[in-house]
Amino acid sequence: MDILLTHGYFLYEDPKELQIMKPYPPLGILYICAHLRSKGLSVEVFDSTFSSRQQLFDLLHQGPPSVVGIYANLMTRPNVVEILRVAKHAGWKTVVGGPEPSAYIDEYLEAGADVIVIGEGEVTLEELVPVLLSHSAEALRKVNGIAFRTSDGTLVRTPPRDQIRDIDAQPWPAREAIDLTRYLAVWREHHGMGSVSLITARGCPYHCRWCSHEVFGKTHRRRKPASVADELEWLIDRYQPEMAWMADDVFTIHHGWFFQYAAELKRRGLTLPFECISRADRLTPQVVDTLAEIGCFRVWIGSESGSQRILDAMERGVSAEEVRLAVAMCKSRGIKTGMFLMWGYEGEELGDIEATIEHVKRTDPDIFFTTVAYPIKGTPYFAEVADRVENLKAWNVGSDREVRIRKRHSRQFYSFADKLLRSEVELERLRNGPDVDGSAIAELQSKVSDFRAGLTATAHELEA
Ligand code: B12
Repeated sequence: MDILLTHGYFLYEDPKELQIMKPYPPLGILYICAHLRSKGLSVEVFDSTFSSRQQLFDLLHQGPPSVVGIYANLMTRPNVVEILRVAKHAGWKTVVGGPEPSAYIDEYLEAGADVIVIGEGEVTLEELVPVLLSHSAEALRKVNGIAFRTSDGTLVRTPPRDQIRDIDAQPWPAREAIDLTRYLAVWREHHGMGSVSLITARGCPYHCRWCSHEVFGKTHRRRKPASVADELEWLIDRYQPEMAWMADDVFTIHHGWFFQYAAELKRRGLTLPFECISRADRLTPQVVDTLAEIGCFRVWIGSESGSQRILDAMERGVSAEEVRLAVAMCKSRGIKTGMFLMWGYEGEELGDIEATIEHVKRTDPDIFFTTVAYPIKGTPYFAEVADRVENLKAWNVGSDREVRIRKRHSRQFYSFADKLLRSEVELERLRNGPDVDGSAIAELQSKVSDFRAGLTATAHELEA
């Protein structure tokens, strides 16, 4: 074997994910696997999702060691660090890639990575693996898109790797390298439907200040509609899924492309139910009609805040009104809506929180998720608050989520905001529902006033 690819995500060790049970395969390393195999390299994937770290460590110890390539994102960092330690100890050459390592080059090298891959991994690994297997230190300098330390400790960062121009020319993810049926089985067991994932594009050109663009920058490359339809058709034939997730950043970003894709699906008679993420400003009546026609049952929309002032500070490029209209359009076409909201972005105050609560009450999505904003290294938001960020854990066991931002409101304040939002929305639903239950309403009203009092009382407490 020339390279073993893996990722540090262990589903059975994640109490939150065990409640959700909606796993998807790591498409990035499957794309890399397909590419490297097409170039004649011998590649294996250790899919950690359903495995234990001990199984992976046993495999690494068993050897024979060659190159191990590990995908890392901000949540998997502690696991990746541990895998690096074991792999180094067992004599492997170690490479890390994905959205996080390029933002923490020194730390990952210190943690045992021999090489960090910056950006897309396919072509870089095609050149890098033979160099690592040949132990030619000098040849490393000729591989673009990497960072490493020389034997005297000098940090070398080679010129950036050009992005793959024609992503249609790339092979589809090597799903056969893992047991995809296990993912479908888990979905079916917990949700009654087996789901597959695919992507139609790479890169997001928008500028939301908190979003990480480490891998694809702000470029955008699309696949041809027919190629995506081919992949979907193949997935249906091969795995008989009941649904799909179009895992793009903004699925309806390009309307011309989207209508062509829909026409292609209709021509082939493909109507697999699916869900996707989009932006409110990329949903028009015609787009939403078409989404419904081709089987979309839920659209997830990043709403983030109901306060236009905060949306503008985020450089979101969307208005709260556009979100309300988009959700209403989806509802009128029978498409469910999910909304993502963020508390605690820079400058957010009580009035903005109240605006968000009003916004969610009025918009009334089927489901919404909230997060307290966390600055991902490499983003403009991180740069803005960097001098006030305090890590709650050591780097190797923490993540960019486990931080405290000095002078921001306290965790308790955001916890009140969250409870207030949820009870206000529930109250609104009860009031507008078919059977008005006076005692339930009174109970909720009392909660609402308690939570609002808590929010006001904690508003002056800023993180020290
Ligand atoms: C799908 C997805 C998910 C799925 C993951 C399912 C899965 N297993 O794929 C779900 C919904 C579960 C998810 C969850 C989260 N996600 Co997410 N997700 C995405 C999304 C939209 C697409 C991923 C994808 O398939 N990309 C397509 C492939 C081709 O790209 P890629 O994975 O980056 O791989 C390329 C390179 O990174 C590189 N590469 C990848 N692996 C390796 C390995 C080696 C060895 C090398 C050399 C190179 C290399 O080469 C690949 C091919 O070119 C991305 C955004 C994006 N567009 O990438 C966010 C993204 C990865 N997610 C992100 C985040 C923050 C999260 C969450 C923390 C969110 C949360 N608040 O809970 C969680 C973390 C979950 C966890 N425990 O790991 C961030 C990560 C930021 C960071 N710096 O780490 C991203 C980048 C979004 C963003 N812009 O902020 N996510």
